[in-house]
Amino acid sequence: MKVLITGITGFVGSHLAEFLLKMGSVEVYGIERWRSKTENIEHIKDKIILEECDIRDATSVTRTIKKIMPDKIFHLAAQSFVPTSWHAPQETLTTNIIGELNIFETIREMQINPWIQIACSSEEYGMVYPDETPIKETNTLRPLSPYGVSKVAQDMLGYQYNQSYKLNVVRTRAFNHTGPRRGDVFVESNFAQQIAKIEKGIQPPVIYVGNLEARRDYTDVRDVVRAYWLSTEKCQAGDVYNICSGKDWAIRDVLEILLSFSKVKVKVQQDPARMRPSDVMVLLGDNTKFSKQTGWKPEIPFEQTLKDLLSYWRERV
Ligand code: A2R
Repeated sequence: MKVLITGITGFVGSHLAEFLLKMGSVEVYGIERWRSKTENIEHIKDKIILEECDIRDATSVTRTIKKIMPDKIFHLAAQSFVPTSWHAPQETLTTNIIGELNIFETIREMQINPWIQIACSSEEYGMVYPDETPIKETNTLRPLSPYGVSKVAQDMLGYQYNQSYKLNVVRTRAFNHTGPRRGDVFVESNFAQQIAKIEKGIQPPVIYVGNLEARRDYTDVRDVVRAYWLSTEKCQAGDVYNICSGKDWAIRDVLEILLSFSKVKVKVQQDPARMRPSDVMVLLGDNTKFSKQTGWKPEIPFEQTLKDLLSYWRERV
């Protein structure tokens, strides 16, 4: 089986590639751009096949898919960072929406029908009222960032291309996920990196934080990529599924758990630059639909995930 991962150089893509390689029966293809940083996949580069492709360029996408002829596509490539979507909304919408459109149009015109998993997001739910949690797939979508809007559009395009052209699209809405290789712009990874720096004496013993009261539903990235695979094996084409643990943590808890793994004494200081213009206070998901359909359950405890994340940063700083 030939599997194409867009976004293979990224955080989730690199873990998915590892997962597929362990399965053994899959040829793993990925795309990279001429300036892509490939450090996340350096350890598996001789086991995967990389093609140069920018998803914003329709010619590039068509050429790549025609060359590979994949049986499954995991579409993870995106401008994935919410704060950047305020600074570069146009880039975010173009990459995320037009990029996906280019893939769908290629598949439609070629009249092939690979399974396509699209990485939608809990950020689509955006403004969630307290009586709406845990959030089901049927919740109203009220995105609070250009990123959230781009993911709603990706999600709806997936629905529409399934309805209109019978493309085998599975829409997954992942809630927060983390683990080794998470970019340091994400809060839990940033905390872990700061702790590792303080331990090595590179940073004074002050941790800079944003909103510690926000609550997020975290799943280990290794559980998430297993869920993505299962979504293409067991889910209904056209349908949408939450991928989440069903347990929420305040960002303050995340910081405290990470600090409990370290001997350093730190001062916690708020940094206004780390506050978002409009923040989602609680994102707690309901994974019943996906669990019933696939039998999936998260297996890695959150404390273990954070321990592995801190070890990752200790090795790197
Ligand atoms: O920046 P690159 O060249 O290393 O590749 C990134 C890729 N990407 C693109 N690939 C082709 N053409 C583009 N125009 C383009 N723009 C971005 O997307 C990288 O491989 C990937 C993003 O990786 P991360 O930022 O680490 O995202 P993460 O956390 O792995 O998220 C995966 C998916 C995304 O759709 C998120 O929006 C969703 O899960 O939550």
